[in-house]
Amino acid sequence: MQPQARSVTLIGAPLEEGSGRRGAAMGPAALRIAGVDQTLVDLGYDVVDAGDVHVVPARDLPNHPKAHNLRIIGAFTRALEAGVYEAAAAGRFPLILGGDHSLSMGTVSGMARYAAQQGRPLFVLWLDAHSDFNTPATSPSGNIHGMPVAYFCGQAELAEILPKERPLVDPRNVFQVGIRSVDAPERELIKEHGINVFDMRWLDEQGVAATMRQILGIVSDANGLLHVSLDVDFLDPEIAPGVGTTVPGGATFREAHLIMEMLCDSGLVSSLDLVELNPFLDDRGKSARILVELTASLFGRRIFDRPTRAA
Ligand code: 4U7
Ligand code: MN
Ligand code: MN
Ligand code: MN
Repeated sequence: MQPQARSVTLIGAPLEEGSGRRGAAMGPAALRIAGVDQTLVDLGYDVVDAGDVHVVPARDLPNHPKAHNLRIIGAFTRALEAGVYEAAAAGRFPLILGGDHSLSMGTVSGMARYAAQQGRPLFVLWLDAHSDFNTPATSPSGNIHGMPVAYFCGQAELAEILPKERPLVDPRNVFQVGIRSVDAPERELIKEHGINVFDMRWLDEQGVAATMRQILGIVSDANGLLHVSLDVDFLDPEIAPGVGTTVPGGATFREAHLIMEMLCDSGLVSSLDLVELNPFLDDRGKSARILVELTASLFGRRIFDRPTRAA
Protein backbone atom coordinates (compact mmCIF):
# COMPACT_ATOMS: atom_id res chain seq x y z
CA MET A 1 0.00 0.00 0.00
CA GLN A 2 0.95 3.62 -0.49
CA PRO A 3 -0.10 6.87 1.18
CA GLN A 4 -3.67 7.31 0.09
CA ALA A 5 -3.37 10.09 -2.48
CA ARG A 6 -1.29 9.64 -5.63
CA SER A 7 -1.09 13.38 -6.09
CA VAL A 8 0.83 15.72 -3.83
CA THR A 9 0.60 19.46 -3.26
CA LEU A 10 3.74 21.09 -1.86
CA ILE A 11 3.03 24.15 0.25
CA GLY A 12 5.94 26.31 1.41
CA ALA A 13 5.65 27.95 4.83
CA PRO A 14 8.64 30.26 5.31
CA LEU A 15 7.88 30.94 8.94
CA GLU A 16 10.55 31.50 11.58
CA GLU A 17 8.85 33.90 13.99
CA GLY A 18 7.67 31.06 16.22
CA SER A 19 11.17 29.84 16.94
CA GLY A 20 12.84 32.81 18.60
CA ARG A 21 15.69 32.88 16.08
CA ARG A 22 16.28 33.48 12.39
CA GLY A 23 16.86 30.90 9.66
CA ALA A 24 13.87 28.52 9.53
CA ALA A 25 12.28 30.79 6.90
CA MET A 26 14.93 29.42 4.53
CA GLY A 27 13.65 25.87 5.15
CA PRO A 28 11.28 25.64 2.16
CA ALA A 29 14.03 26.84 -0.21
CA ALA A 30 16.49 24.29 1.16
CA LEU A 31 13.98 21.44 0.82
CA ARG A 32 13.28 22.46 -2.76
CA ILE A 33 17.01 22.65 -3.51
CA ALA A 34 17.41 19.18 -1.95
CA GLY A 35 14.95 17.98 -4.59
CA VAL A 36 11.73 17.16 -2.76
CA ASP A 37 9.63 17.80 -5.88
CA GLN A 38 11.67 15.62 -8.29
CA THR A 39 12.02 12.87 -5.69
CA LEU A 40 8.24 12.48 -5.57
CA VAL A 41 7.93 12.76 -9.36
CA ASP A 42 10.49 9.95 -9.70
CA LEU A 43 8.33 7.82 -7.40
CA GLY A 44 5.42 8.28 -9.80
CA TYR A 45 3.43 11.00 -8.05
CA ASP A 46 1.64 13.87 -9.67
CA VAL A 47 3.28 16.81 -7.87
CA VAL A 48 2.17 20.44 -7.82
CA ASP A 49 4.35 22.95 -6.01
CA ALA A 50 1.85 25.60 -4.88
CA GLY A 51 4.74 27.87 -3.91
CA ASP A 52 4.96 29.63 -0.59
CA VAL A 53 1.68 30.24 1.16
CA HIS A 54 0.17 33.68 0.59
CA VAL A 55 -0.19 35.45 3.91
CA VAL A 56 -2.67 38.22 4.63
CA PRO A 57 -1.66 40.44 7.58
CA ALA A 58 -3.76 39.64 10.67
CA ARG A 59 -4.25 43.18 11.95
CA ASP A 60 -7.22 42.08 14.03
CA LEU A 61 -5.06 39.93 16.32
CA PRO A 62 -3.62 41.41 19.51
CA ASN A 63 0.03 41.39 20.49
CA HIS A 64 0.46 38.83 23.22
CA PRO A 65 3.17 39.33 25.84
CA LYS A 66 3.62 35.57 26.36
CA ALA A 67 3.18 34.37 22.78
CA HIS A 68 5.72 36.16 20.63
CA ASN A 69 4.82 37.25 17.09
CA LEU A 70 1.24 36.10 17.41
CA ARG A 71 0.10 38.33 14.55
CA ILE A 72 2.38 36.92 11.87
CA ILE A 73 1.94 33.37 13.15
CA GLY A 74 -1.81 33.88 13.20
CA ALA A 75 -1.68 35.02 9.59
CA PHE A 76 0.28 31.89 8.56
CA THR A 77 -2.10 29.72 10.58
CA ARG A 78 -5.11 31.03 8.69
CA ALA A 79 -3.46 30.68 5.29
CA LEU A 80 -2.17 27.17 5.99
CA GLU A 81 -5.46 25.99 7.47
CA ALA A 82 -7.20 26.98 4.25
CA GLY A 83 -4.46 25.75 1.90
CA VAL A 84 -4.15 22.35 3.54
CA TYR A 85 -7.92 21.88 3.75
CA GLU A 86 -8.35 22.75 0.07
CA ALA A 87 -5.58 20.40 -1.07
CA ALA A 88 -7.00 17.52 0.99
CA ALA A 89 -10.56 18.23 -0.18
CA ALA A 90 -9.28 18.07 -3.77
CA GLY A 91 -8.04 14.53 -3.07
CA ARG A 92 -4.41 15.57 -2.86
CA PHE A 93 -1.78 14.92 -0.20
CA PRO A 94 -0.69 18.21 1.43
CA LEU A 95 3.06 18.23 2.08
CA ILE A 96 4.13 21.30 3.99
CA LEU A 97 7.67 22.59 3.69
CA GLY A 98 8.54 24.52 6.87
CA GLY A 99 9.18 26.69 8.55
CA ASP A 100 9.13 26.49 12.32
CA HIS A 101 6.72 24.21 14.15
CA SER A 102 4.13 26.87 14.91
CA LEU A 103 2.97 26.25 11.33
CA SER A 104 1.33 23.01 12.53
CA MET A 105 -1.36 25.08 14.24
CA GLY A 106 -2.63 25.76 10.73
CA THR A 107 -1.83 22.51 8.96
CA VAL A 108 -3.32 20.25 11.62
CA SER A 109 -6.36 22.50 11.98
CA GLY A 110 -6.90 22.27 8.22
CA MET A 111 -6.71 18.49 8.35
CA ALA A 112 -9.02 18.46 11.38
CA ARG A 113 -11.61 20.34 9.33
CA TYR A 114 -11.20 17.90 6.45
CA ALA A 115 -11.42 14.83 8.71
CA ALA A 116 -14.54 16.17 10.44
CA GLN A 117 -16.15 16.68 7.06
CA GLN A 118 -15.30 13.09 6.11
CA GLY A 119 -16.73 11.84 9.41
CA ARG A 120 -13.37 10.28 10.27
CA PRO A 121 -11.19 10.92 13.33
CA LEU A 122 -7.88 12.69 12.82
CA PHE A 123 -4.80 11.21 14.46
CA VAL A 124 -1.46 13.02 14.70
CA LEU A 125 1.97 11.40 14.79
CA TRP A 126 4.32 13.95 16.36
CA LEU A 127 7.96 13.06 15.69
CA ASP A 128 9.91 15.48 17.86
CA ALA A 129 12.36 15.82 20.76
CA HIS A 130 9.75 18.11 22.33
CA SER A 131 6.07 17.75 23.16
CA ASP A 132 5.16 21.28 22.02
CA PHE A 133 2.27 21.28 24.51
CA ASN A 134 3.10 24.56 26.23
CA THR A 135 0.52 27.30 26.56
CA PRO A 136 1.34 31.00 26.86
CA ALA A 137 0.94 30.51 30.63
CA THR A 138 3.39 27.59 30.93
CA SER A 139 5.91 28.44 28.18
CA PRO A 140 9.36 29.27 29.55
CA SER A 141 10.28 31.04 26.28
CA GLY A 142 7.08 32.57 24.88
CA ASN A 143 8.01 30.94 21.55
CA ILE A 144 4.92 29.64 19.80
CA HIS A 145 6.76 26.70 18.16
CA GLY A 146 6.55 25.11 21.62
CA MET A 147 2.72 25.43 21.65
CA PRO A 148 1.13 23.99 18.47
CA VAL A 149 -0.10 20.72 19.99
CA ALA A 150 -1.82 22.58 22.82
CA TYR A 151 -3.32 24.89 20.21
CA PHE A 152 -4.84 22.29 17.90
CA CYS A 153 -6.11 20.34 20.93
CA GLY A 154 -7.89 23.50 22.08
CA GLN A 155 -5.75 24.06 25.16
CA ALA A 156 -3.75 27.19 24.30
CA GLU A 157 -5.88 30.33 24.24
CA LEU A 158 -4.20 32.28 21.43
CA ALA A 159 -6.85 34.91 20.73
CA GLU A 160 -9.21 34.25 17.87
CA ILE A 161 -6.85 33.12 15.13
CA LEU A 162 -9.32 30.59 13.74
CA PRO A 163 -13.06 30.56 14.43
CA LYS A 164 -13.92 29.33 17.93
CA GLU A 165 -15.98 26.47 16.51
CA ARG A 166 -13.01 25.03 14.56
CA PRO A 167 -12.68 21.23 14.81
CA LEU A 168 -10.10 20.26 17.45
CA VAL A 169 -7.91 17.21 17.73
CA ASP A 170 -8.65 14.86 20.62
CA PRO A 171 -5.43 14.79 22.68
CA ARG A 172 -5.86 11.01 23.04
CA ASN A 173 -5.43 10.83 19.25
CA VAL A 174 -1.98 12.41 19.43
CA PHE A 175 1.02 10.05 19.43
CA GLN A 176 4.35 11.63 20.27
CA VAL A 177 7.47 9.67 19.41
CA GLY A 178 11.09 10.55 20.16
CA ILE A 179 10.36 12.88 23.08
CA ARG A 180 13.30 13.78 25.33
CA SER A 181 12.78 17.39 26.41
CA VAL A 182 9.62 18.39 28.26
CA ASP A 183 9.12 21.39 30.56
CA ALA A 184 7.76 20.63 34.04
CA PRO A 185 4.35 22.38 33.75
CA GLU A 186 4.05 21.05 30.19
CA ARG A 187 4.45 17.50 31.53
CA GLU A 188 1.48 18.01 33.85
CA LEU A 189 -0.70 19.20 30.97
CA ILE A 190 0.33 16.21 28.85
CA LYS A 191 -0.68 13.80 31.60
CA GLU A 192 -3.90 15.66 32.31
CA HIS A 193 -5.03 15.58 28.68
CA GLY A 194 -3.99 12.03 27.83
CA ILE A 195 -1.48 12.69 25.03
CA ASN A 196 0.24 9.39 24.15
CA VAL A 197 3.97 9.82 24.66
CA PHE A 198 6.52 7.27 23.46
CA ASP A 199 9.69 8.89 24.77
CA MET A 200 13.25 7.95 23.84
CA ARG A 201 13.49 5.52 26.73
CA TRP A 202 10.37 3.77 25.45
CA LEU A 203 11.94 3.50 21.99
CA ASP A 204 15.18 2.17 23.49
CA GLU A 205 13.29 -0.50 25.41
CA GLN A 206 10.50 -1.41 23.00
CA GLY A 207 11.91 -0.47 19.61
CA VAL A 208 10.42 1.45 16.73
CA ALA A 209 8.69 -1.48 15.04
CA ALA A 210 6.51 -2.51 18.01
CA THR A 211 5.72 1.13 18.73
CA MET A 212 4.61 1.83 15.20
CA ARG A 213 2.55 -1.37 14.99
CA GLN A 214 0.69 -0.26 18.11
CA ILE A 215 0.01 3.25 16.80
CA LEU A 216 -0.94 2.15 13.29
CA GLY A 217 -3.26 -0.52 14.69
CA ILE A 218 -5.19 2.10 16.63
CA VAL A 219 -5.49 4.46 13.65
CA SER A 220 -6.52 1.65 11.35
CA ASP A 221 -9.14 0.24 13.76
CA ALA A 222 -10.69 3.72 14.04
CA ASN A 223 -10.66 4.25 10.24
CA GLY A 224 -8.70 7.42 10.99
CA LEU A 225 -6.64 9.82 8.96
CA LEU A 226 -3.05 10.23 10.12
CA HIS A 227 -1.22 13.53 9.93
CA VAL A 228 2.56 13.24 10.42
CA SER A 229 4.54 16.17 11.77
CA LEU A 230 8.31 15.69 11.54
CA ASP A 231 10.50 18.09 13.51
CA VAL A 232 14.18 17.93 12.49
CA ASP A 233 15.16 17.67 16.16
CA PHE A 234 13.44 14.26 16.34
CA LEU A 235 16.64 13.06 14.66
CA ASP A 236 19.93 12.84 16.47
CA PRO A 237 21.91 16.08 15.97
CA GLU A 238 24.83 14.02 14.61
CA ILE A 239 22.80 13.19 11.51
CA ALA A 240 20.67 16.37 11.38
CA PRO A 241 22.40 19.41 12.85
CA GLY A 242 20.32 21.98 10.92
CA VAL A 243 17.89 22.94 13.66
CA GLY A 244 17.81 25.56 16.39
CA THR A 245 16.82 23.27 19.24
CA THR A 246 19.13 20.25 19.09
CA VAL A 247 18.78 17.71 21.91
CA PRO A 248 21.28 14.83 22.14
CA GLY A 249 20.09 11.24 22.03
CA GLY A 250 17.68 11.44 19.10
CA ALA A 251 16.46 8.92 16.59
CA THR A 252 18.99 7.21 14.36
CA PHE A 253 18.96 7.17 10.58
CA ARG A 254 17.53 3.65 10.50
CA GLU A 255 14.94 4.25 13.23
CA ALA A 256 13.61 7.24 11.30
CA HIS A 257 13.56 5.35 8.01
CA LEU A 258 11.79 2.36 9.53
CA ILE A 259 9.07 4.67 10.84
CA MET A 260 8.62 6.13 7.35
CA GLU A 261 8.62 2.70 5.71
CA MET A 262 6.01 1.38 8.12
CA LEU A 263 3.90 4.51 7.64
CA CYS A 264 4.05 3.98 3.89
CA ASP A 265 3.01 0.34 4.15
CA SER A 266 0.05 1.33 6.35
CA GLY A 267 -1.51 3.52 3.68
CA LEU A 268 -2.96 5.63 6.49
CA VAL A 269 -0.99 8.86 6.12
CA SER A 270 -2.99 11.81 4.82
CA SER A 271 -0.58 14.73 5.22
CA LEU A 272 2.95 15.63 6.29
CA ASP A 273 4.77 18.60 7.82
CA LEU A 274 8.55 18.91 7.46
CA VAL A 275 9.46 21.49 10.09
CA GLU A 276 12.18 23.32 11.98
CA LEU A 277 14.85 22.93 9.31
CA ASN A 278 17.26 25.83 9.76
CA PRO A 279 19.58 25.84 6.74
CA PHE A 280 21.66 28.61 8.34
CA LEU A 281 22.75 26.10 11.00
CA ASP A 282 23.03 23.09 8.71
CA ASP A 283 26.17 21.30 7.58
CA ARG A 284 26.33 21.54 3.77
CA GLY A 285 22.68 20.63 3.22
CA LYS A 286 22.91 17.41 5.24
CA SER A 287 19.69 17.91 7.21
CA ALA A 288 17.68 19.06 4.19
CA ARG A 289 18.81 15.96 2.30
CA ILE A 290 17.89 13.56 5.09
CA LEU A 291 14.39 15.11 5.29
CA VAL A 292 13.95 14.52 1.57
CA GLU A 293 15.20 10.93 1.91
CA LEU A 294 12.78 10.29 4.75
CA THR A 295 9.99 11.76 2.67
CA ALA A 296 10.93 9.40 -0.16
CA SER A 297 10.59 6.43 2.20
CA LEU A 298 7.19 7.65 3.34
CA PHE A 299 6.09 7.85 -0.29
CA GLY A 300 7.25 4.37 -1.20
CA ARG A 301 10.96 4.31 -1.93
CA ARG A 302 12.17 0.99 -0.57
CA ILE A 303 15.23 -1.18 -0.55
CA PHE A 304 13.29 -4.25 -1.69
CA ASP A 305 9.61 -5.12 -1.65
CA ARG A 306 8.54 -6.97 1.48
CA PRO A 307 7.07 -10.43 1.16
CA THR A 308 3.32 -10.06 1.70
CA ARG A 309 2.28 -11.50 5.04
CA ALA A 310 -0.15 -14.42 4.90
CA ALA A 311 -3.64 -13.37 5.90
B1 4U7 B 1 10.08 22.67 18.79
C1 4U7 B 1 10.64 24.76 24.77
F1 4U7 B 1 11.44 25.69 26.76
N1 4U7 B 1 9.88 23.68 25.38
O1 4U7 B 1 8.54 25.86 24.83
C2 4U7 B 1 9.75 25.99 24.63
F2 4U7 B 1 12.56 24.06 25.93
O2 4U7 B 1 9.11 22.94 17.72
C3 4U7 B 1 11.23 24.34 23.47
O3 4U7 B 1 9.79 21.28 19.21
C4 4U7 B 1 10.22 24.20 22.37
O4 4U7 B 1 11.42 22.75 18.30
C5 4U7 B 1 10.77 23.57 21.11
O5 4U7 B 1 10.28 27.04 24.28
C6 4U7 B 1 9.83 23.73 19.99
C7 4U7 B 1 11.82 25.11 25.66
MN1 MN C 1 8.54 20.79 17.47
MN1 MN D 1 11.47 20.02 18.69
MN1 MN E 1 13.00 23.52 17.23
